[in-house]
Amino acid sequence: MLPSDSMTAPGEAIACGLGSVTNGVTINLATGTETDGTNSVTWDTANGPFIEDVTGGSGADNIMGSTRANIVNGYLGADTINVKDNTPGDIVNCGSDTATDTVTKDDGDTLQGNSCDGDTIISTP
Ligand SMILES: [Ca+2]
Ligand SMILES: [Ca+2]
Ligand SMILES: [Ca+2]
Repeated sequence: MLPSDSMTAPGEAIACGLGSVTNGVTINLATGTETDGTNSVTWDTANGPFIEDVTGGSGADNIMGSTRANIVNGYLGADTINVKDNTPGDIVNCGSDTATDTVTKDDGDTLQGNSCDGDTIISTP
């Protein structure tokens, strides 16, 4: 179960936060799956409510965005974030730590503030 999520009406976007999770978590917003290696959660990505925005835990997370406009925050840890969906408008925050994150994104996606300074950014059209 996602530790802190909130549900809204079908079709609306929701956000979930995993800030209290210390294990690395793998989240795929496109396929609607989340796992910490022990427990898994799946959700319906066809009918919503859609999870667009996610904040990872303090471990090294692997977060894959969807074709929707996502706001992804890796939080602490050396995270791998992929919002390369050939659509601009995603926002990535690499967290306030010095662990090296790897971000794959479209040129039109945005890195929030200077949070991704020193991280590995792979940005393509
Ligand atoms: Ca996206
Ligand atoms: Ca993390
Ligand atoms: Ca994108």
